[in-house]
Amino acid sequence: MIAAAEGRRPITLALSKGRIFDETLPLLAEAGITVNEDLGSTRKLIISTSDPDLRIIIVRASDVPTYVQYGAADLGVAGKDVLYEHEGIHPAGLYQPLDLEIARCRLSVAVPAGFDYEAAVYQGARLRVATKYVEAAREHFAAKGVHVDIIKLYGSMELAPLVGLADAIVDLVSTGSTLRANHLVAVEDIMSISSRLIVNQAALKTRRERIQPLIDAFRRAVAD
Ligand code: PRT
Ligand code: MG
Repeated sequence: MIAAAEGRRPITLALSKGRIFDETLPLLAEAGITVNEDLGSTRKLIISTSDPDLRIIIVRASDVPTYVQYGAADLGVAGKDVLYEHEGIHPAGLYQPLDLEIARCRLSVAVPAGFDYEAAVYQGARLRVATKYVEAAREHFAAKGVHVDIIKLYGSMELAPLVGLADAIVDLVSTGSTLRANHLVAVEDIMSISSRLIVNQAALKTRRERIQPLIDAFRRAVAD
């Protein structure tokens, strides 16, 4: 019963609302695929496209790898930051054929302007670091031999040093205006980030005739 329903369901692409959706649309358009809904006004979470055999599901950015890993979506688009926190940089069961080079930013360490980060590190101070990116932060400071207490937050990291919750933050930076507005400065880059196409490995085997052309179309769109 389930298998029969599965066999008929369209190829499913998981995207998150916001920059990933917005920056994936032009790549789909280059592949001749348009979306049948205005994401600004619809509350639908399953969106059909001009290709009757391709639908898009809208999920939280950090949930994209989970949907693809379990096969509820065949493909997805996820930031390197999200993949890293999900299960290390190469999560099991996920094939990552392509860097889409969209939603670019960097993962950086930032501190309040005037805080001498280099001196604190040099003196071996124990730093309190607030972040949503616990795995990447832990690995970064361990590799540097810096002792840190990581404080996990789910958002608005920039606030933490301003109210005494942390000495430093690890957060994504693109234009830098969020840091500037909160009198923070980036003192170290941990990694540069872009979004990857991720594919369920089992689906790629069983439905390769449908999925491979999509991967190829994305590859051509990125190359243009
Ligand atoms: O917002 P939500 O909690 O639902 O999830 P999310 O923040 O993970 O999703 P979303 O859509 O905001 O981000 C999706 C992906 O976009 C991330 O996983 C990154 O790979 C990528 N990306 C690229 C960014 C940024 N640039 C970015 N600037 N994600 C977040 N930001 C935030 C950053 O956290 C900081 O608060 O924007 C702020 C800094 O921006 P600037 O321009 O002021 O430097
Ligand atoms: Mg966000």
